[in-house]
Amino acid sequence: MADGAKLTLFSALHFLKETFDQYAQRDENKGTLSKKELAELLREQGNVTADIFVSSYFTGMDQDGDSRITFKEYMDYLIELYIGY
Ligand SMILES: [Ca+2]
Repeated sequence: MADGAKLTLFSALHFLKETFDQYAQRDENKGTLSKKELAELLREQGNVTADIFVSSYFTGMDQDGDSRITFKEYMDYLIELYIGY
């Protein structure tokens, strides 16, 4: 982080985008997450392992039903989850 340990608004957003990109780049479609990539992200970054939860996240995220998750779809869903708590 540029300014030591201090977490800023933009470093937090940068972290979210970096994490998304890291997984989105694993197959040929580098800008979006497949279900497999989302499963890996959830398992490694979110401790979500059960297939039923992965499927539920994927369906909840995929607003346009094209079986790929954009960064916007991903963030919209995370925000919904966060506000829901
Ligand atoms: Ca989609």
